[in-house]
Amino acid sequence: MAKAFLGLGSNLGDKRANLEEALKKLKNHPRIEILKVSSFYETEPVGFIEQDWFLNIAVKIDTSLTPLELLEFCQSIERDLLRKREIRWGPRTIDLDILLYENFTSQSEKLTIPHPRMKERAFVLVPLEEIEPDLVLDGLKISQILAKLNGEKVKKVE
Ligand code: A4P
Ligand code: MG
Repeated sequence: MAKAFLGLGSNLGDKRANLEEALKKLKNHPRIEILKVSSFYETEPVGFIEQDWFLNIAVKIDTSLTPLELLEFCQSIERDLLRKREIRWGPRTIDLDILLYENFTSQSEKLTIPHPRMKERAFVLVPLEEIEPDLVLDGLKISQILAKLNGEKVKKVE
């Protein structure tokens, strides 16, 4: 079994329902156990900014799927939730990214782990820190990485 962290985001339709549906699909997979789910965070869009705010969460899982099998399952959830892919970084009903998978690293276009942009993104790091406060990335704690970012807005939904 391997521990992995996923980042989930939605900014189209009923965002909370989309995230909950994706969580349900993860939970129902026989080879995935959900260990922790962060709070929901309303986050300012990064990249393509003429779009609605996102709702983001981070999830910690235990899984016997390989990294590629996990990616394929995440993509099947995106397809099931009828994600539209017109604009890169644009609106989507659901986006599931593999952030980390044990100490596994991969640099291919199909699968890059750790996720190449996670350390620049408060919408990834803030929920991740909530569920794994002692996590260290390239020698830095998440709080230290966050302190160096520009402060895109990330608000916990109470
Ligand atoms: N891929 C490679 N590595 C991974 C990985 N670790 N996890 C490949 C998941 N997928 C990975 O992804 C494109 C390709 O990445 C896939 O074919 C897969 O094989 P995609 O999800 O189809 O496309 P995308 O998400 O539009 O592009 P990209 O580059 O993945 O975007 P990001 O970096 O995921 O950013 N702002 C806020 N506030 N909150 C957000 O959640 N999300 C994005 C998307 C932009 N701005 C955001 C948010
Ligand atoms: Mg993505």
